[in-house]
Amino acid sequence: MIARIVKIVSKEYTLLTDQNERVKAVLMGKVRRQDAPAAGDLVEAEIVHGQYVIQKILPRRNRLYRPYVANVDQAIIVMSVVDPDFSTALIDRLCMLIRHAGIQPLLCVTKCDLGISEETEARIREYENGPMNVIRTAKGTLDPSLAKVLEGKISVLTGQSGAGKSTLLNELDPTFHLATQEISKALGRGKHTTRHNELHPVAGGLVADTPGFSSLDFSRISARELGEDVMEFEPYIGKCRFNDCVHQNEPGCAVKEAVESKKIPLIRYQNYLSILEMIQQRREKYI
Ligand SMILES: Nc1nc2c(ncn2[C@@H]2O[C@H](COP(=O)(O)OP(=O)(O)OP(=O)(O)O)[C@@H](O)[C@H]2O)c(=O)[nH]1
Ligand SMILES: [Mg+2]
Ligand SMILES: [Zn+2]
Repeated sequence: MIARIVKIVSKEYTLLTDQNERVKAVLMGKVRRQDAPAAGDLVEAEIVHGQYVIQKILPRRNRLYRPYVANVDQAIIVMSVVDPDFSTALIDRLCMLIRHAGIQPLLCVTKCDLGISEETEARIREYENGPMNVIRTAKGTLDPSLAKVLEGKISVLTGQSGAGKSTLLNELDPTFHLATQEISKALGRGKHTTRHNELHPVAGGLVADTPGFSSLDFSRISARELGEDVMEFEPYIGKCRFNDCVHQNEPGCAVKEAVESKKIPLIRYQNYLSILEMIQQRREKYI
């Protein structure tokens, strides 16, 4: 049978079958030598001596490393308007990493009940006028569009600690609260968890909640590739004078022209440049 891994605890795998049943399985020895199985993986499993055994991991569409989840349809960037502060730098960094992994990003702006400054409102509007889907939420008044975007998809929530990721899931599914409590207890508060291997059934989809992260890893992205990971640049990619343009100091750059004519928000471009410079410095250092 073909099933999906929805939970990994040590060597025990929980599979979701096409009949929507949860069964426990172990991994066949030869599979273990392959790439480590991830939550979200589709697998071939068979019953051997009354025990489900995973025989094979089917090819992945994509994979995120933190959290370690495969076949992700979308990543929801959870960003609060305050507490912690709204940060376009963080949204844009996450957005680039998510797009680089071949995953659709979506922005969820939380804590809108706490009041939004003019500056933050202007920044949110820039996203709303851009290519990314944006949902605003406030505690206690669940936006039905959130449940809708989760339906039938594998989603990953990402964002800094305290942004309200777990709160969102608890509001979407009241039974979810218990599950999160159990997990955080099992992991131990304050511990670094690089992998979070569970997908929760929520609103007709599967969602990975993640702990707040401590760093973002751009080591797998080159300066040449970075521009393609910025959604707002997409209409201008391939239109620069030089085809190896990194949209920095080159003449005839279509991206820079779009920034000058305000078709791309200036802050989006500045955030791009700061990551680009970081990548360039890294290359000078190591190559
Ligand atoms: N006023 C208000 N408070 C909220 C909202 N969303 C979350 N909170 C509060 O913000 C705090 C942090 O929320 P969590 O859901 O635990 O944040 P998290 O993103 O899961 O944080 P980590 O698990 O540490 O990564 C909690 O005290 C929530 O009650 C909201 O929309 N409005
Ligand atoms: Mg949480
Ligand atoms: Zn360019």
